[in-house]
Amino acid sequence: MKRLLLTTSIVFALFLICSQTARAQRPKPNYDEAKVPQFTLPDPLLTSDGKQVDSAELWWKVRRPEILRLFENEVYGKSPAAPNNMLFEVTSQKNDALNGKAIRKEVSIYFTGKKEEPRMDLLIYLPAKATKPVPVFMGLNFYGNHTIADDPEITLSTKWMRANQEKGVVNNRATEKSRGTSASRWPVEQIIDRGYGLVAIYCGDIDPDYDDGFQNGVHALFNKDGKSKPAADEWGTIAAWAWGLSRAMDYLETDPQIDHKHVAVMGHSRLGKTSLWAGAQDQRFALVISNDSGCGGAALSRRRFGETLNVINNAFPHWFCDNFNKYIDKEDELPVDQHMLVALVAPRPVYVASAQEDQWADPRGEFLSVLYAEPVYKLLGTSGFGAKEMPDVNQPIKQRMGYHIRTGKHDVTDFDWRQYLDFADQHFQGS
Ligand code: GTR
Repeated sequence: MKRLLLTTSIVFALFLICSQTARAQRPKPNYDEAKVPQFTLPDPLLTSDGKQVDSAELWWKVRRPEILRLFENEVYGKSPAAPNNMLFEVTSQKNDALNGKAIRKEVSIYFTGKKEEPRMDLLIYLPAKATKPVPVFMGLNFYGNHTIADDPEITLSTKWMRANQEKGVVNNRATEKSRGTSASRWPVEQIIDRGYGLVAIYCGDIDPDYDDGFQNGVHALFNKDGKSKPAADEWGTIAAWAWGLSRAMDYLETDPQIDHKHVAVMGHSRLGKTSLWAGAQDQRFALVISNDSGCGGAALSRRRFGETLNVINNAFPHWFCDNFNKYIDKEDELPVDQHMLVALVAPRPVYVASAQEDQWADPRGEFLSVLYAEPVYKLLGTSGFGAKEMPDVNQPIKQRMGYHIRTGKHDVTDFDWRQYLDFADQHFQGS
């Protein structure tokens, strides 16, 4: 008994020491503009062998593929090609959802040609009165499709989810209480009233958001012979989520009710990092939106303001590829920075949003990524961004590139959605 007590106290003491060291090691975030280090950004319009990119041809043939490879190898990791035997199954359809305003359907995507896990479920709302294929917004969510609207007919996800009492998650599973708990982030009616559809997907269908050595989710389907996890330059979780968005796009291309040439991919926070990476790689996404995506998303890594590579790679070791760890506290050695991710979306419309109380995500760093990607947009003959200074709060900029910083905290609000809908109108109507 005594020995048991002694062992327990030693284990507890060790635990305390370890957790305190971990805390002590976690660098204090910088929120002081004066302490942002001097840095030089890699030039999106200079090839690795020093040639100035002065034509669209040189961009498409040389520099763009070069930048894409660098993000694959050093940041997010390379993803596999689309499987050629995917199965799409419509599992429910209701033509008078939302008081008759919307068609609501659910579609399951199987990746192996067989009805086996992992399976990705799409929840789709489309305006019921549409007479032609409709443009849609597509976005991943954090806690299941049943959270985006309080509708008992939406299938309740049975997948693993992160613990969250407010979202009614019990033992890492959704409950009836979870329904509609993220509805404030998804104004489905407003989207339908404006003539758009919405495609929602739970990110955990593609890869559950925890570090399990890539044993679950889609990674396990693609492990190379004899390997049990991706190599240092192969896909992490963000890349897997982005890959899932592209697989959803594969389905949209087959759905005659959807205008697949006008799909806007939108994501918040870690899922905003994901929408940018999806839009950067897959040019079928006609418009790309990053909501408060921060470090590893729209914010410049070299600024080291708020969340840094050190913090993000230690807190979420599964999000990026292993090579990204090389740049912890060595941001200046990165061959890219996040303005080049925005540049990969060019010339397609891109919108980056920040929130004033979301300093962790570095609003100024998010703005600067748009600004420093502008030369690529200009080279490709678009209006670009048109702003040189950060706008005042709640004063959106909407050219080919869009940006706003709104009042409030890290979240997705009606204000954000109004800008996205207006931005989509501006670019999709008549095109
Ligand atoms: C935070 C993380 C951010 C952001 C956020 C989220 O903990 O530090 O990079 O992704 O989570 O996704 O809500």
